[in-house]
Amino acid sequence: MGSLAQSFRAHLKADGPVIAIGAYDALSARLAKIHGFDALWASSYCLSAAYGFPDAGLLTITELLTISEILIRSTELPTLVDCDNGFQDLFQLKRAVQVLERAGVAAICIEDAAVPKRSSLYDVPQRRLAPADEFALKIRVAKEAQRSTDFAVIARTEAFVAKRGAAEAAERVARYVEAGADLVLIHSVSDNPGEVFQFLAQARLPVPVALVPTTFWRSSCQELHRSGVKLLIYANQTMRAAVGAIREVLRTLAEAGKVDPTAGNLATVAEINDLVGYRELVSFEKRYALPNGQANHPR
Ligand code: SPV
Ligand code: MG
Repeated sequence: MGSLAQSFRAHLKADGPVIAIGAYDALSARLAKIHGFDALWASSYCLSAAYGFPDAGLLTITELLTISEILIRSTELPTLVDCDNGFQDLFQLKRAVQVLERAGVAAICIEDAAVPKRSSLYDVPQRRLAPADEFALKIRVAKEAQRSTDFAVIARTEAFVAKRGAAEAAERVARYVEAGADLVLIHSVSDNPGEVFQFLAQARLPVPVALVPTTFWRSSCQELHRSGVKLLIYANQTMRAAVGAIREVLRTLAEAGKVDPTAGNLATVAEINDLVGYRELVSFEKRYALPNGQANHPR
């Protein structure tokens, strides 16, 4: 069996869009797999939120590694890890690539926003970008740190988020591709990213393009793919769906004093059991049962 990085590359070569789903635990990851999606996005926004932090570069490499291992182990799906602005120090970035690649991560994404990291979804008045040459160096360091040629580095530009316009976006992306980026992510948090589509129509990019359609959700995957986008990252919808559903059930419990499992969108207990592999535990016990058929639980 090939590596997950190879399988991500094969998806990129196939026809049609590649869809990565933001996953922040084993359950969200498994659901993404069951619904047939191609890849997982270990979103800094969602992972920080799962730890109770704002998306501000607060997670350590070890925390990123732990959740990446959980996502990979529970799905065997290519996992793309959001490494924010690629840390503050180039040597830290090198170490992150080494440990994440060893854990089976298929790709990392780093963005050209200036340190300190502040989520692109936050209302920050004056966004600053890292100088293009400094960021290109980060891409080079990441590429030189990887061991297999299949591991991919996604260079994300925040040029549109920082309102720098298409010319700067084009210049930056060209530098990053030259530095070795395998894909470019053109980020936008506008609800009408006409300028991004115009950019895609004009730019002839030599590497696949990724978008995160959180705010411009009206365009379908197929439409976005027709506009020249290969990788679509649905970064945070799973977590927002979960929070919305939890809020509803707890509101009902607080009001009615009970939870009707047949009302609302409550998953059944059996469904959760399936998601965590309970059947495997049962068949394991059968296989190692005592001659009288009872489960063998050595004391
Ligand atoms: C993330 O999911 O953490 C991302 C995408 O980086 S966004 O939050 O839209 O910037
Ligand atoms: Mg992020």
